[in-house]
Amino acid sequence: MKRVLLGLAAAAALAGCAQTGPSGEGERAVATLQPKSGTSTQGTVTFTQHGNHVMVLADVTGLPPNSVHGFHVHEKGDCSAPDAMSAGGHFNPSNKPHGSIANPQHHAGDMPNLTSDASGRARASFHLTDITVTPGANSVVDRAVVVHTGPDDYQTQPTGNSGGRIACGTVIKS
Ligand SMILES: [Cu+2]
Ligand SMILES: [Zn+2]
Repeated sequence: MKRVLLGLAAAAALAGCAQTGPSGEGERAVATLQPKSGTSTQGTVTFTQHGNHVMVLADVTGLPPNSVHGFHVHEKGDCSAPDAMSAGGHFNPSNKPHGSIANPQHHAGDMPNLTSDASGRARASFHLTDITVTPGANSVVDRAVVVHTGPDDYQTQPTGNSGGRIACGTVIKS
């Protein structure tokens, strides 16, 4: 009998990551990136809550081949401007300096650069610890995801100096 109960507990623990529960486990939000600044860059970015971190999956097309691009969550979920400047600055609820996610000092919205392949497609997956999909001060919902024309140097304040904004999408709870 004891063995049966342990088996059930293990199965419940394994299933937890794929289910939406009271803790917000598995809750999801999606940004559909639209071309900006005259480009044809577009894509999808999915945020999924897993315990105290968020898994990010990005699939972006229409980039120049073999190129590196700054990639951030910006403060305002407004991609209406043709140059996406309506999205404001990097999402920074804790008032930190801009930086790499490998460094403790970075904006909550800072993400690793995207690197495109020979066909101009970039796919990435990573996790973030300073944002949530669940409601709260650090929630990514109703913010914007922005792709930039050049690489983020992870140093220049407060932007990383990655240049213009070539795609933008509002993050919507799904
Ligand atoms: Cu940005
Ligand atoms: Zn930043």
